[in-house]
Amino acid sequence: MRKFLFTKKMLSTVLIIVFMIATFEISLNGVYASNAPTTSEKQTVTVAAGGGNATAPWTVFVPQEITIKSGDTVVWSNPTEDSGEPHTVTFVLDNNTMAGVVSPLGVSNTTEFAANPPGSNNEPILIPGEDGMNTLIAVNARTFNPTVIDSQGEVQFMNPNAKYSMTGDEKYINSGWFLPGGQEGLYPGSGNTFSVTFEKPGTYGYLCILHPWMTGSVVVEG
Ligand SMILES: [Cu+2]
Repeated sequence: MRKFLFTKKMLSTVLIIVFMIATFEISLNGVYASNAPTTSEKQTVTVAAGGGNATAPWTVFVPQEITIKSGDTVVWSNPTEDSGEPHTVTFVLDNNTMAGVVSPLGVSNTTEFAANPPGSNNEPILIPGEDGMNTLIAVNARTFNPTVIDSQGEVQFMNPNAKYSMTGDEKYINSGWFLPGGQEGLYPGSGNTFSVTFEKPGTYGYLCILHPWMTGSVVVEG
């Protein structure tokens, strides 16, 4: 009888110890979980291209410089109020790819240009040249449309509101013209945003090709 009571007491003691160990482990796990290094989740950072309003539109990027980690994404949008002031985000990674909004293009001097619609008040600027060629001054699609020139010099056009993943080896990356939401119809094929995911650490300067004093940079840490 006495032996049985002892065993019962022992059993309850053992149960209490087991319970205490289990509780301790659970709380320990909680501590470890809260202190565990968080897996590096990719961030998305927004930058304003321009701002202000129709009376005083801004020609700045806000913030002008940002620091992110490789794999993070930057989304530019144009928050200008009541104004259709367009901007671009243009990375000229190879100086030879600097581009103008209006550019000279060679065209055969037998080419005739007709106003469209007929009778409307427009006409191209044509500069007479030699060897059967004239020079036409035209809007440059590589500044107007979202465009990438890769490391091999291949030109690729993207859709408006492009989302691009940048390896860092490109020669040129351009958002195309983008406008405040609802105003993209001012120009055919223009958009509202531009998004770049930066894969490679480095410092990437960019400018607005329409307002070349409007510059910014993205610092990508490893
Ligand atoms: Cu601009």
